[in-house]
Amino acid sequence: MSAVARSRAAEVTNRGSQTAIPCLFMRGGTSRGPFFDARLLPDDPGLRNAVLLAVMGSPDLRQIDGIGGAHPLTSKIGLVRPATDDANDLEWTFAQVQPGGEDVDTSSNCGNMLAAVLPFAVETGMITPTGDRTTARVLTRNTGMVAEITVATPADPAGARYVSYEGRARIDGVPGSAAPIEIAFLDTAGSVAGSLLPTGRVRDTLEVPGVGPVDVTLIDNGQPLAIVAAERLGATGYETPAEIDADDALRARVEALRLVCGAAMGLGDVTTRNYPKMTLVAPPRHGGTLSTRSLIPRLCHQSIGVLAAVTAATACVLDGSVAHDVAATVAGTRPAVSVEHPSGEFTVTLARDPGDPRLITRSALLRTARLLMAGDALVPRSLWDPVPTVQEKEPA
Ligand code: NQM
Repeated sequence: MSAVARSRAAEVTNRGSQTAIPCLFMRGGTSRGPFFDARLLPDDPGLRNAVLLAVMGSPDLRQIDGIGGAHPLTSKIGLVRPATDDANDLEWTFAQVQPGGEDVDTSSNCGNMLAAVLPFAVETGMITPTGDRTTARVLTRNTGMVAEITVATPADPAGARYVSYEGRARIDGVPGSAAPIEIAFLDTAGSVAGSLLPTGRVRDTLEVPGVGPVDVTLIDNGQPLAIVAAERLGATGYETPAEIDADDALRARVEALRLVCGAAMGLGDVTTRNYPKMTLVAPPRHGGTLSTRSLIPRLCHQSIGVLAAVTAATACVLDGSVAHDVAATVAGTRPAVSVEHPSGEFTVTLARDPGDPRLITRSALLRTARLLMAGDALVPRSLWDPVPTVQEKEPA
């Protein structure tokens, strides 16, 4: 078992002028960030957010005074605890911190960081594995989404079970191979926007300042997406992320469209929000179903988010959607939809209701994760000092 992680006292301590918070630094899918036992952080949301910003080093763009990775995909945090209801085993909150921003956004999902939640829970003793595979029901508090997650938990020679990170599963966007983590989402429609198709239509034509009329599919099957034909915005849809990030004029058109889409989806002013994710689509080029470039929302994803892939795959099976226009044919009640992205592809297996094939009842996919470092995250005690010193405890 992870001796380092297990042997540490799970409590916040003083360390000179700093407060030390037990923390595991983990990769979840194609994202990475610190994970905490949510019960150890301040109850007050304002103070908790100030602590999280200090941990990451935001709002500095380089996050130089913290452990954030200076990119949205490596500026993510997981806050995990045992479930507080009988239906689930664990619950967690995903927090997105933007390198240059002061917002701690807990309003949407992250299926990549989700992949590290069960390994974290086993590492910290929240979940005790009982067999070679351990399955848990995990509630994402951000949106109420529930997922069934399975990880490999073999036994060492002494019979102690541990999370195995070694294996042969490969996911595009992460070098090498690792143990597979199976994730099945049960009910993801309308995670943030309230319903699968928040405008009630599979396609809308929106008037965008400086761009003109643009056809979009506004959809949320776990992540709010605005799906648009890449060519309508003057792109091919096959650019590298660096090419998209360097194209200020294209990004300005995408952002103008995003603000209009956010309002149309009932999400209000999304200027500082990290959604809707803007998904530029084109016909597949590598034998998959659909080619995507996902802006999250201002920089281009190196691959695609998990629930963004689930949502894009869902759009492929909706007749009349912008994705359906350019996607390869998807057939059957359990289709495997291959979403192409800049570093490869992402396969999502959808379960469609035989009575209504537009209804997705389950989506399953594979991720990997790894514990990268175990220790304490340190923030200035002047910010948060929950541990009175011996002297402070004495009556005056
Ligand atoms: O859509 C990036 C990621 C994500 C989110 C983002 C994600 C998801 O790749 O479920 O995983 O969209 O900001 O980590």
